[in-house]
This record gives sequence, structure tokens and C-alpha cells, in this order.
Amino acid sequence: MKQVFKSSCPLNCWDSCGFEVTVEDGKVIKVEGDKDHPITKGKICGRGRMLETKTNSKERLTVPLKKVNGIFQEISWKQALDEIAEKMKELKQNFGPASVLHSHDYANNGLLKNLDKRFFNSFGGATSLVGSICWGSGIEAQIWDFGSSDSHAPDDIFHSKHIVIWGRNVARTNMHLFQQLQDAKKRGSTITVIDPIYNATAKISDHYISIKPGMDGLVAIGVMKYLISENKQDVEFIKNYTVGYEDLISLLNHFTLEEILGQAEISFEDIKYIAELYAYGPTTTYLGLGMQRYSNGGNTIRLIDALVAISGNVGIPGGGANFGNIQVGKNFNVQALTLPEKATSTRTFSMMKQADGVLEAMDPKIKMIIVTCGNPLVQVPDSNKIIRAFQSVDTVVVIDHFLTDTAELADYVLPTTTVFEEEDIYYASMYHHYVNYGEKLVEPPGEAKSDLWIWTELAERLGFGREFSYTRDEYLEMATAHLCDKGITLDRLKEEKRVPLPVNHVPWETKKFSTPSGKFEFTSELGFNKELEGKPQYIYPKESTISNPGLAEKYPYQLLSIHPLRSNHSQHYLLIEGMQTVKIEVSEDIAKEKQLADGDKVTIFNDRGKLTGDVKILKKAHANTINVDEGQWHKFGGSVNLLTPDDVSDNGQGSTLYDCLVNIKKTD
Ligand SMILES: Nc1nc2c(c(=O)[nH]1)N[C@H]1C(S)=C(S)[C@@H](COP(=O)(O)OP(=O)(O)OC[C@H]3O[C@@H](n4cnc5c(=O)[nH]c(N)nc54)[C@H](O)[C@@H]3O)O[C@H]1N2
Ligand SMILES: Nc1nc2c(c(=O)[nH]1)N[C@H]1C(S)=C(S)[C@@H](COP(=O)(O)OP(=O)(O)OC[C@H]3O[C@@H](n4cnc5c(=O)[nH]c(N)nc54)[C@H](O)[C@@H]3O)O[C@H]1N2
Ligand code: SF4
Ligand SMILES: [Mo]
Repeated sequence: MKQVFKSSCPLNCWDSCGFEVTVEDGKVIKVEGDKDHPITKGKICGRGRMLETKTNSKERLTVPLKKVNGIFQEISWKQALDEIAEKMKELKQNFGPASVLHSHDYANNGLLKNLDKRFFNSFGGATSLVGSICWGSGIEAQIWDFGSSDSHAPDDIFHSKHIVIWGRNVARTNMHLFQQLQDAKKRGSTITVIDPIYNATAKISDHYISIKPGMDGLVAIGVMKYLISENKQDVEFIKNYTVGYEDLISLLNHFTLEEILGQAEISFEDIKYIAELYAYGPTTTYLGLGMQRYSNGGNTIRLIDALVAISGNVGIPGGGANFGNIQVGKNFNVQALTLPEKATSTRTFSMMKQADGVLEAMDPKIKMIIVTCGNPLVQVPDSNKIIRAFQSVDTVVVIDHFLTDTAELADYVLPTTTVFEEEDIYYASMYHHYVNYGEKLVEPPGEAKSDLWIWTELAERLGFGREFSYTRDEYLEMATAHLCDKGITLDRLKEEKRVPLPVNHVPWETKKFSTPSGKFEFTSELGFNKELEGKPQYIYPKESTISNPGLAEKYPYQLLSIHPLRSNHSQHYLLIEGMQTVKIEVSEDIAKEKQLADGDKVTIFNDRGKLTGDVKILKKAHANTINVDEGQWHKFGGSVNLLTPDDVSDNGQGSTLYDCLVNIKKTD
């Protein structure tokens, strides 16, 4: 018998969609959009739809594996858990809990996925990762400026006269915002896209501005200079609600407009065009995450925030500097789930630098790595270093659905459940403010078990089983109990499936900011408190003709590695045969200079590594730009992270993935 259930997309994505899932004879047979979802309204992308393929895939891991003499053997759960727990016990006793590294990312938006941290905290601590490859610097930048990184509610876009999409690949990564853009355009708003790549969002825009990668902060400086020279700044807002304006002015005075135009490779007309958009608002800005994956990423976001602020577009309907929406996640009591107070011995590595950490840390050395919700061999910068680091450790345990590149390198691989095989609630602190419920719909294949089951079994063997003696409902209650006052109960969530969380639909409307001064801070006290430069500044990208001409001579092209259309990071490549080759996209000038045509084999290379693939010419991209979509598996040709740097950005422990120079040659 066929039955249709409401469920939710668990993928790390802006949109956090509602699903309708058809189940027949205990099997998921179709995943579609839930028309009743107030934001996602029945539309979902291929990545979501393919969760059916993923769940039913023959390639799924269904039994625990142990590597013996280099070959994986199937073992029982009892053996796997007994052996892993025994090793952890020994390591804790001999070297302390920090000899175990918990390597993870955020591949699943389920609230209960946070229980991995409860496990490691109850273990007494571990070496854990801090910072974020994804959006670390931008979030920190907005915390410095506003006190939080909060976005306007999706429908507020209809109050905007102008919409600026600044470094966000909306058509590809944020499909419901793309729909809103098309609707807003029909209602008369203008759309401007600022991006080095002429992407599908640029195609629907009124104006596309091509920008040299990593130079957005400088462009924002140019725009502010012009705006102020035309006396179009919001004097009242600046006077009453900001601090540090004089520091901003002295930064603006540091650059001439000529320097800006030359270095950012942008025309005066474009600077003027952007300035006028902001002067005659309300103008909303949707900032992307790609643009802050540079060594200057935090300051890039800070300078665009400053532009939004001085033009009077903060705290008004139709305005805003929309980056993350962390007010959504703040509704949950994650601490109650993770028990941070239980950890007595901890050490942290920055997420970017986990390889260096593993290779260099002493006292204690890393003896074991446990990987959850992440595929570091593919997704973390400088793959060659990551591979060396993981190979150097005695025991690697990977919990996943598939034998990923990371899992291939492990000593133990534990098969886990997909979204439809366990109950959870899902939200993304990125775009909208609805939380979605997803119940367990089918049994997992073979012996696959949920992450939570695995933590519970290991906790019992390690002597802290009582911390895991709760039902799923009890954990969900722990994290949502305080929401009852606001009328949000677990029962209501189970009944209604999608519930709006209390958030500000127009952040900072009261002009009371959550910064130490209560004002918008051009000069950040939090920055100074962290012994960083709190004044606004412009730093050049680390790998650029300006800051490192020697390197740029050897490696003249800027390598971007943006998110793939049909895969969520590395998650769909295995399921889509057509994606299992490396595609190297080059701007037209590079193709001309190197006499390249579509389909030619080329190798891109730098001091960190090399990658070979087929050329595709990127129409209208900024000069000297190459892109390779991230997420490709090493076994299908190689991840672009073979080339990317593992540096940490200027603030917030963000990544510098796109701050990357390469050269290119034809391959025979
Ligand atoms: N299809 C798909 N959607 C996804 C994901 C996915 O893997 N696949 N991942 C999800 C996740 S986790 C995230 S973090 C988001 C990311 O969402 P986005 O921010 O939209 O995506 P990115 O690929 O990080 O980069 C976006 C854009 O930044 C541009 N860019 C790069 N450098 C610069 C620069 O210096 N200046 C400017 N102005 N633009 C620049 C790129 O050309 C690209 O168009 O997407 C989410 N949605
Ligand atoms: N060069 C380059 N690198 C990038 C980026 C880029 O733009 N360029 N983007 C960065 C960004 S924004 C992000 S967010 C990261 C994402 O990095 P990751 O989160 O590591 O990438 P994913 O491929 O989404 O997922 C990793 C693994 O988690 C597994 N997984 C999914 N659900 C579960 C679950 O419930 N339990 C367990 N145990 N495992 C699960 C998947 O099967 C997959 O193998 O990549 C970063 N890396
Ligand atoms: S991946 Fe994103 S757009 Fe696609 S279904 Fe999931 S939440 Fe929606
Ligand atoms: Mo991300």
C-alpha cells in the first residue's frame, strides 16, 4: 500500500525544504516537495529528490567493516563497538581524551546530530574542531558589526526597490530565493549581481557586475567614497546608531578611486551604478558565502555591511545585509543536548588546520580520529596534507552511508541511517525561520544503525551510558522545552510538521544592536577584545598579483571551487554517473591564451597539488578565472581541494579556499 508522509530535507543548504515522501511496502519510492510548506511551497531540487536514490542505493553500507591487512572485512556490531570502545578506554587512560580527534562537518541539519558532541563531552572531552570552512569569517564579521548575523524574512524582499546579489549563486544554491527574485522582478524591483562568474542568477539580472575575485571589500570602499562625495550618506543613522565612523572615513581616504578601479578591475560606471542602488533604496543585499572564503573574507563582509549601514539600509523593511540567519538556531537549547560542562580535558584545532594539528600535535598525540557528518578527504583544504595526516593515525573510525574516500582510509567503517530511517527535527540557520519535523518512515537496510544508536552503545561500553539513557522524544524535549512558553511544543511540531520560530523579520528595526556599544560598530570592540584589528580595514587576498607578485607570476590564475549544481558537496557524485569526471572551467581569455577548446584535457597545478580534467569555457567570467566545482571524489579524478590552501581567514576562523592561485597546461 502506498502512503504519503510529510518529511524534511536534512541537507546542509539554505532552503531547508519540506518534503512529501511516498512509501510503499516499507520502501521510500518518491520524494517530492510539500505544497503546504509556507516557504518552500512544493518545490525541491534534484539533490533532495535523489535522497530516494540515496536511501535505496545498492552502494549503501549495511554492515560494520574492519580493515585487516589492508582489506575490509565485515564484522558484527558487537565486535566493532567492543574494539572501538576498548581502544578509546586505553587511549583515555594512557594519553587523556584529547588523544581522540572528532573530525566532523555539518552534513545533516538534524537537531539530534548534535548528540555527537554530547558523546565526546561525556567521554571527558576530545580534540574538537572549531571555526568553519563554510562561513566562519562572515558570521564573525556580522557579529562584530551588528551583534549577530540575522537575515530578513523571505517575503521582506517585496519591500525592496533594488536587490543586490553579492557573491551568492542563488539559482544554484538557494532555489527559493531564486523564485523570490523572479517574483520581485515582476513586481518592479531591480536585480544586480556582483560575481566573477556570469551565473544563472546573473542571467535574470538587470545588471551584472564582473569582479576580480577577492576584491569586493575594495569595491565597497570605492562605492562608499563615491556615495559620500555625492552627499548621499544617511547622516542621521550614522550619527545616532553607529560607532567608529571616523575610522571608516580614514580607511576610505587611504585609497584613490583610480587605485580601486585598477586593482579591482571594475569600471567607474559600475561603482556609480552600485552607489546609486544603495542611495535610492530600500535596497536589500544578499551576501554569498563564496566571497568570504579568502584571507580577507571577514573584512570583505564588514565593508559591505558598512556600505549597507551608511546608505541607511539597515533595520528597514526592504533593506538588510543578509548573510546567515543564526537567530533561527538560537531558538534551540543545544547546550542541553551537548553537555559542554562534562568535558574536562579538551583541545581544539581549527577546522582548516586539522591536518597540521594531527601531524604536529604532541601531548597528547592524536591516536584516533572519529569522523561523523563529514568527508574531510574531499572537503577540507589541502587534500594531500589531509591524506598524510589521516594515514599517520593508528585508528580511524568513519560513520557514513557510503564508502567515501575518507571511509576507504579508515580502520573501522560504521553504516548509518538516512533521514527517512530516523526521527528528527530540521532547520537551517541560513535563510528562513521554519523548523520541519521528519518522522521515521522506513527501516534501514541491513544492519545500518542511527548515529544516536552508535553513540548510545559506545557510551554504555565506556561507562557513561546514563547520559544516553533517553528516548529521541526526550532529547527533542530537552532542546525545545523553553519554547513551550512561546506556544511551540514537540506535540505541535509533530502535528503541524512545520512551525515558524520566533525571529525578527526585519532585524535591527529598533536600531538597538547586540554589539557591546548597542550600536552598529564600524570599529569593533569585540574585534579588539580578541586582540584583532577592530577598525575596518582592507587586506588584499593572500594569493594575488598585488600581495604576492612572485607567486602570481608562477601561478597566474585564480582558482574558485564553487558548490556543484546537482550535488550537495560530495554527497551525490556517487549516485550520478555523469558527474564522475573532473571539469575544469576556464575564462575565455585563458582559453584564448592557451588555445583551449571545450573537452581538451588540462592539468591545473600549484605547489600544493595538481588536478587533471576536461576544459569547459566559462562565458563572460572575469579574466584569469578558473573554476572547478567542489565535492568531486578522489576515486573519480580528484577533489579540487588538492590545490586549495588550508590557511585561516582574517577573523572567525574561516577558510581561504578561493584565495588560491594555479597555473594550467594542456595534458596529452
Ligand atoms: N546545489 C548546491 N546548493 C548548495 C550547496 C551545494 O553543495 N550544492 N551547499 C550549501 C552550502 S553548505 C552552502 S555554504 C551554500 C553556499 O552558497 P553560495 O554562497 O551561493 O555558494 P558558493 O558556491 O559558496 O559561492 C557563491 C558564489 O560566490 C562567487 N564568488 C567567488 N568568489 C567571489 C568573490 O571574490 N567575489 C564575489 N562577489 N563573488 C565571488 C562564485 O562565483 C559563486 O557564484 O550553498 C548551499 N546550497
Ligand atoms: N574547495 C572547496 N571546499 C569546500 C567548499 C567549497 O566551496 N570549495 N565548501 C565548504 C562548505 S561550505 C562546506 S559546508 C563543507 C561541507 O563538507 P562536508 O559536510 O564534509 O560534505 P558533505 O559531502 O555534505 O558530507 C560529508 C559526509 O557526511 C555524510 N553524512 C550525511 N548525513 C550523515 C549523517 O546523518 N550521519 C553521518 N555520520 N554522516 C552523514 C555524507 O554521506 C558525506 O559522506 O565543505 C567545504 N569545502
Ligand atoms: S538540497 Fe536544499 S533546495 Fe534541495 S531539497 Fe534540500 S533543502 Fe531544498
Ligand atoms: Mo556550507
